[in-house]
Amino acid sequence: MKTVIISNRLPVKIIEENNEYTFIPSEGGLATGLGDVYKSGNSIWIGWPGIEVPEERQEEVTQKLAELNLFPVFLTQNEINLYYEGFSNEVLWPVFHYLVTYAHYEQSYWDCYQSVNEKFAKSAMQVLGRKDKIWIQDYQLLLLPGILREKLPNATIGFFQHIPFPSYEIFRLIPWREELLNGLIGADLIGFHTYDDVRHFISTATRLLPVQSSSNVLNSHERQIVVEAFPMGIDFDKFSDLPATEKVKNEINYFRTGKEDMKVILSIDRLDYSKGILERLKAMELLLQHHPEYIGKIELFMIVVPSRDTVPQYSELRDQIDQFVGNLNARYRSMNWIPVNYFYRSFPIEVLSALYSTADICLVTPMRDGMNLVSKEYVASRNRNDGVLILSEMAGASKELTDAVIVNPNNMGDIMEAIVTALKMPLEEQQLRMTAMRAIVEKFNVKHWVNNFILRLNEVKDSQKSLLTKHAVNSINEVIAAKYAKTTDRVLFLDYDGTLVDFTGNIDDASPDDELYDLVENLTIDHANKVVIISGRRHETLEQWFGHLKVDLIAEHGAWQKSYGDKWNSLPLLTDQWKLEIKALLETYTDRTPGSFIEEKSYSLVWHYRKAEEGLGDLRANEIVSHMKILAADKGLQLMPGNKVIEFKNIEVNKGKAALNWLYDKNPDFILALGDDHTDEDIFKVLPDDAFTIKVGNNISEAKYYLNDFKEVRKLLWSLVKEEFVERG
Ligand code: GDG
Repeated sequence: MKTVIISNRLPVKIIEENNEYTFIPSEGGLATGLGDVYKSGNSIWIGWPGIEVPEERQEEVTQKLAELNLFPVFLTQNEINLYYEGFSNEVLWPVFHYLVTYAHYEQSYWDCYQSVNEKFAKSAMQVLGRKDKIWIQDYQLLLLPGILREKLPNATIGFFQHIPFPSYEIFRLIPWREELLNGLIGADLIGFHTYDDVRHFISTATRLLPVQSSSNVLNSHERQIVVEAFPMGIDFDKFSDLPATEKVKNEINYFRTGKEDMKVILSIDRLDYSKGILERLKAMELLLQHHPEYIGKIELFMIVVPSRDTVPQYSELRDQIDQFVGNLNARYRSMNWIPVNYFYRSFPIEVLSALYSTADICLVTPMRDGMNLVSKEYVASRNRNDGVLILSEMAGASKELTDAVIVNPNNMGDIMEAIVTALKMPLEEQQLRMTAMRAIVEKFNVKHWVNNFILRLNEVKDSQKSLLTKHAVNSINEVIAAKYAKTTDRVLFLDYDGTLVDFTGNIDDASPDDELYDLVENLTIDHANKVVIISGRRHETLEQWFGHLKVDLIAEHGAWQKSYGDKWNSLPLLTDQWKLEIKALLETYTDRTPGSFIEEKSYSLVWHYRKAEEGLGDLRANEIVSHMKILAADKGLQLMPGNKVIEFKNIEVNKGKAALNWLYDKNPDFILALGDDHTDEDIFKVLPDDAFTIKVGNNISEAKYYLNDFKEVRKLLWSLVKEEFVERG
């Protein structure tokens, strides 16, 4: 079993000299972190090698890359233009960074994005084994998990997104939103940098797709998908060790000589509108205007690494930066000082290290950033625990590096103040803050990130497997059927809503259909069977729906009971005096929650919110629970949160007690109980060990087994009826 990493780019730099290709493994953070993974055993990294390789030379490149455990996906220039520059960087990048006006929703981009994701899948299939672990990286390959899932239904697939996941209101703007989400949920584990991204993804997926969520787990077609935050780290040791090397020492000498008394502010980014470069310059201008005492005493070293500058928005940004820096320097410079040292180029890592380890302040103010590794690299380089990090609250890193001076990057005054604070910060405070941040960056390094992700991916797969063994289909169904066939005194406790019929928006729409009547009648033909419909519904409703059938009925969770052929009985000594007060209180919530309503039963009150706005209903339900639980307890009531309902009822009434009561002086040799919500758990808990208890929906339950939905319930029950026919026949 090997691990297969798939990303847009392979971790190599390609040099073409004298018609000869040479591949140099890259030293980027991701490549370092994943180094142990893809270089071990027969593991492999799949991706685009970074240049267009003519067809006749593709075999040669494939062979050379194989020596480095790499496998190429060859892309044409047209594909790079449409899939990478187009869809990835002109649709997904701006939208995911909340700059929706920069997005170009071109159909040709989307078409190519799909076909290139297919192409990646095709390449992957050439090297993937059935049991391999697959780890897909980033937003260029959102469709790939879904495509691979179709080809390899049991594969272990992890996905990590390096950029933010926007809130639902932003994501929904994308014309191909469902397709993208469906691609993503092909994975078993979906990772983001922060918990905010996780929340956004879960709320988006549950609003746009027919999937349910329970905390950070999504359920889709019998598969559980875990969504979790894995804040990516850096190679701490590398950045901490570099300043002591000869090369870096020389660079430091070169850079700092003559600047001994100068306070140096450092900023490093790729050219991108999400990085807040112009706003940072404006804050610098503000500082020089409002604090002229710093003129000649501070210098900003601003490195902007060239990126995507063939795209008009990027070249415009570059021009704006050029202009701003030129203007600012021209206005404030003196013969031997300029405020902004601006470099539009990249530097060797040794130069970066020299800057990181000697700059007094590192100014990181992106408008949005998935994580931002520059901030962590600065911290790791500060071996003397001094220096101040100013960090945007919009960068994922701000969730971990809480000892930085945190700023809102849109507030230029705030950034200016932060620079002043940093310039004045006493050494002891710098050290306190930096020590705390270094401990975090050291512990949560890139290896930790990789290990955590892989560990969790294994766990998710294991728990999917153990869940599968509880799924009451196939082998389990056979066990139930075998016992059914051998027994002669059976009872079947069947919940109604969500168990025998689907859960609907309108409670009155859920009346039984012909197939259900047929099924129940078939079950009751056999004299060995007692069918007990046990529901929270009003007894009048159950009477109307099932009164004519040969079944026993338990309504309102046990407050009312009726044996076949008998009259309805209610539990003795029950009072409903409490209803007036509770109802008046519940009405105040109904008045504030459009779509919610109160259902009154003989001995209970139910606040329904299945038609209320998604999220608002849950919020109100939580309010009701926290505001009314003491009052409910004082009145001897049980407050039960259920599936989009909250029910208040007499504490003596519950389905478990009702089931036990029903079983009193009976001794069946086969018990089956099926139910889908909280209230059914009371039945599962009280039944004897040899009973078959089955939860509908695969979340945590006291039941032994689970089925996915009412369709699977009906299938199971039909199989029992048919078993009977076969036996008799
Ligand atoms: C994406 C997400 C997320 C920069 N200049 C030079 C140079 N660098 C290196 C830095 C750092 C990396 O580039 C930049 O990483 P960031 O995290 O800051 O930003 P993105 O490239 O946008 O990365 C981001 C990241 O993915 C990881 O998940 O944090 O939010 O946008 O490592 O050191 N390296 C060299 N010379 C330079 O001039 N050698």
